[in-house]
Formats: sequence, structure tokens, C-alpha cells
Amino acid sequence: NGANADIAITTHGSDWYFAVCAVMTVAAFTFIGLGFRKHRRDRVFHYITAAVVFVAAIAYFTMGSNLGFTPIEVEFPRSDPKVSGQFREIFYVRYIDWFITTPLLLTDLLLTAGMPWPTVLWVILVDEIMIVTGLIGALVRSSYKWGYFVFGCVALGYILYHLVWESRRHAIGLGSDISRTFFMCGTLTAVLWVLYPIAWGVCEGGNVISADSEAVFYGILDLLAKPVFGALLIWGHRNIDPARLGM
Ligand code: RET
Repeated sequence: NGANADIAITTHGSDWYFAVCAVMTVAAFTFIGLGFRKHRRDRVFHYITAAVVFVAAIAYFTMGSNLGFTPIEVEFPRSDPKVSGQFREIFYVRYIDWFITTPLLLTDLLLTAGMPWPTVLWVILVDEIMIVTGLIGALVRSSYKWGYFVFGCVALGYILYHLVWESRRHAIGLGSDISRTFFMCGTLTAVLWVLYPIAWGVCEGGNVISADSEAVFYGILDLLAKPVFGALLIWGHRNIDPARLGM
């Protein structure tokens, strides 16, 4: 353990990852279970949201098992700047998770706002650009990584504009229960999603905080953005007939 401390390898990091994995798994079965109380036709939000937390559970199982990462040489060494050749673990499995789950979360939101499918598709495509540029930036060693980061941030800006302006206005036209649910889940999403690039900037990007702090930062964000978001969304839909959303 002394040796582990010297090279900044955690001995409890995986406990936290497995704890988040457990929460995601329980949430997934809960969302599916709640769906059984509705007619098959009315379960779309249960299925989408359960899929999000199932995928997250597997990603967290992977990280808890200390898999799904690759060492990347850092641009800014954390301990001794004179020592070159320092590496950081980059969990690429996060991006596989996000590539699947962020489009599903956006589908949850845009369907709640009753947006037509071409809009849903378009916002998802922009989201996929955001995730892929983030992954490439994380794997790049040189300062070009910040170029990818900027592309990703522009994509995020466009997505947020859609949520807080286009979709919100559309939801308002569909009645107070729909617009209240959209406002609640959309606001939570807008606030949390802005924090992801900040986490990226101090972890994969600038190597400012340790891998342990990274686990906590992203972990709390993921718990709020997936199970907490999902519970609010499903609760918000309890009295909304999907037919009113054009489904
Ligand atoms: C990256 C880096 C590139 C710039 C931006 C990013 C944004 C990521 C976001 C991720 C959201 C993830 C969620 C996961 C659910 O658990 C890729 C970090 C803007 C917004 C909601």
C-alpha cells in the first residue's frame, strides 16, 4: 500500500465504482418494474430510461474492475513537472457509455416536449459529435486535444439552446403537466451537462485533479444525470398520456 500511495494508485477507488454500479442496477430494475403497471404501448419512457441505467451499470462494473481504460501520456505532469513520461488512466469506457446513453437521455427529453422525429434525430447527431470529439481529445497527448474540446463544447452549446429554447417552447404549448415535467428534467440536464466539460477539463484535459477525484466528480454527475433524472422523468409522466405527445 505504501508503494501504491507513492505512485498515486488508489486502494478504495473501485469500491466507489461498484457502489455506483449497484445504484444504477437497482434503478434499472425499478424503472422496468414501474413500467409493468402500464400498458405496453405506454412504456416508452420506462424502457429508454432503464436502458440508460443498465448501460451505466455495466460501465461502472468495468471501471470498478479496473478495466476499460488506457494509459495516455499527460501534457501537464501533476507531481514533478521536470519528470517527463507521466501517464494518466483514461477511461474510454465512459465514452462508450455516453455514446449510447446521452442520445437516449435526449430522446427522453425531446419526446417529452413532443418534438418531431427529424428534430430528435438531428439533436442526437450533434450529441454524438460532442461525445466522439471528447473521446478523441482525451486520447490525444498534445495540445490539439483542446481543439477537440472546443468542437465538443460548440456541440453542447447547440444542444442546450435546443433544450432551453426550442423544446421548452414546444412543451409549453402542450399543457401545464407536460411543460412542468419538461422544465424540471430539462433544467436538471442543462445544469449537469455543463459540468461534464468542466470535469473533462480538470481530468482528461488538464490533468489537474487525481484519478480518485475524477471518479467522485464524474460519479456524482452520473448519479444525478441518470437515476435521479430518470426518477423525476418517470414520475413526471405518471399522468401524461403518450398520445398527447404524438406517440
Ligand atoms: C465532453 C468533452 C468535450 C466537450 C464536452 C463534453 C460533454 C459531455 C457531456 C456528457 C454527458 C454525459 C452524461 C452522462 C450520463 O450519465 C465529451 C466531456 C461538451 C455533456 C449525461
